[in-house]
Amino acid sequence: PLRQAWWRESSVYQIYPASFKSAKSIDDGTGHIHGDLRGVIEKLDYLETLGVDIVWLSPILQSPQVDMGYDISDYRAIYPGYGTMEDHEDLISGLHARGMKYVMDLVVNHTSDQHEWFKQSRSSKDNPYRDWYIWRPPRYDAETGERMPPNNWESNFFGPAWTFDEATGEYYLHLFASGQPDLNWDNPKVVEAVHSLMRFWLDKGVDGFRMDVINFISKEPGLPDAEVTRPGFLQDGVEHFACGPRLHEHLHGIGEILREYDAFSVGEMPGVFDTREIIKAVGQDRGELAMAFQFEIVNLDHAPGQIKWYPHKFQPKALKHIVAKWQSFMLQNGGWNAVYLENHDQGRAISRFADDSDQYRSKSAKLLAAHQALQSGTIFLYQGQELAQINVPESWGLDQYKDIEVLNHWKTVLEEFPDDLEKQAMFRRQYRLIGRDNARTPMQWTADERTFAGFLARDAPEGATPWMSIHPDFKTWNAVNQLEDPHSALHYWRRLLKLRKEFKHVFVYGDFEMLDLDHESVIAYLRVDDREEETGQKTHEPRRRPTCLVITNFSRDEIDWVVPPRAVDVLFDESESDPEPRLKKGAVLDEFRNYTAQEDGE
Ligand code: TEU
Repeated sequence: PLRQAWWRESSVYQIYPASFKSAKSIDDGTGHIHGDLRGVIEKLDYLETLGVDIVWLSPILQSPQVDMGYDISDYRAIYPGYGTMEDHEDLISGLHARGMKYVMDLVVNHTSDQHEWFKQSRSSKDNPYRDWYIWRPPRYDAETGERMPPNNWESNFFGPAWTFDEATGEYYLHLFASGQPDLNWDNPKVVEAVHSLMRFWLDKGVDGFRMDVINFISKEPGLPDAEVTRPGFLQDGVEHFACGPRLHEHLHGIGEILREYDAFSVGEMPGVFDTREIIKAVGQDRGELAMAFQFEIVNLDHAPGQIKWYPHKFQPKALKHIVAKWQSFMLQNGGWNAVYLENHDQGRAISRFADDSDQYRSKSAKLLAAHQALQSGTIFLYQGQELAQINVPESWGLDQYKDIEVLNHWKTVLEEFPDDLEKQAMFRRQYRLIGRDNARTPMQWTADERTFAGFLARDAPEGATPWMSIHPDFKTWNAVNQLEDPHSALHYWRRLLKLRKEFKHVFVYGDFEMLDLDHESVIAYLRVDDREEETGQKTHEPRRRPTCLVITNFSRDEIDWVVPPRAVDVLFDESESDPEPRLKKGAVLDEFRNYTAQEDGE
């Protein structure tokens, strides 16, 4: 059986510091202003009201910001654009004073090319840091004699995953931007350095880590060419670095430190869709991580084969099958899910998986919230998700996009398809659907125009603007309005998070059963209290285990779906007829575990 743990019962709120709240009006060097740590501190009461237990901040350490801080140049210093070490300490104590925990982003598959380790490493072949990164001599084309990268891997941000460095005449590996060289985890000194910086922050009161692309840290020896599956030289090498041969040895080393501090952990694990692979990292007896982000759901609207920028229509039924698979597998095998629909790398869920029109937007937000928040696993909520924020407007020009991934991709499109306007339009539609910028517009706190929806400080200099355009819908869609309206997405999230706490044996530890797998648009599942029937009862009838049925209709139409007759008591429904939605007394539903729609003949 699943062991109880505080982190299973917690919900996590992710903050993207650049876009959350500015307090200090710090100029980013281009005359624009981004969020900062003091801004987060100002909003701690808001987070407490929402009812989240853990706050995770995307990277806030020293960085040249090639990839919004996922390129760290000093692991022991706060990026001055976000504040000072003192601000950071105040943030930690502010959270702790409210009974919340603080999770830091640990980005250790790669560093920035501005990190001192890399500067040393690139300086000469016999520098002691040379082997901290992955260097290889060039290959030469047999026919043309042209210098070629050591293998055919493509970077996640397009172009080769290798950059040639004149100083020593070799290439270094970077699975992301050239400013993000991959560390060589086969070097024990690297492992030691990571352990030491983890302890540095844990000793300062950090409660755990979200670990960036942690399943990429062990590469297959020899760094073999990727199988050729598409035209051109560059190929997806993921099979040679996702879950490589020494991954679990390294995760175990990390796990030992985590256990010592009773710290939280969630590993980001792209490129692996097999439950049996992920559970090796998150099984409760493995001593590695607590949970992992898998990518099957957020890839649902990419073309099969997972090529991100080719469209694929989202099907609720496909979502249902994926959820059923991960929920049941992890509960039955002592694993644990990190349940998320949004983060800083994804389009907004309402725009991708539901309907972001005025008519359906609020309903969509609540539909997705109920679907997500009542599952088993630790629930992750991304800033603005609770406000029903949606993707950037159609009117946006490419100059309003800031993200290196989209901008690099667009360059390749213009090179590869200079005259194909249809292809170009298709990719631009995809940017608006799944581009990372969609999640990075500033938080919408108020309807105030001058401070850009309350994102800027009230005393911000005249004419100051946020680093990224704000969504023009902020006059209607903002935290102030949502707090006033009991039917808002925000209050709905509050009720759901509260419900999880009140009935943790149902929603956290309870069994999971997906119903009606064949239905195209209804996703309905049962959560059943995990506790055994009480013994010593005189009656023959077994005590019914408290059960909750979660029904969501992912279509715009009314649907006939017969609710089991014994489901007599409604926790709360979103028909919006109830003037003051609240948890109702005696809310636990009767058991109808064996019910299926078919059995009732309807
Ligand atoms: O993302 C890793 C990742 O695989 C993708 O989600 C990535 O965002 C990209 O879209 C691939 O198509 C993590 C971070 O979350 C991301 O912000 C960083 O850019 C990346 O690692 C590199 O550190």
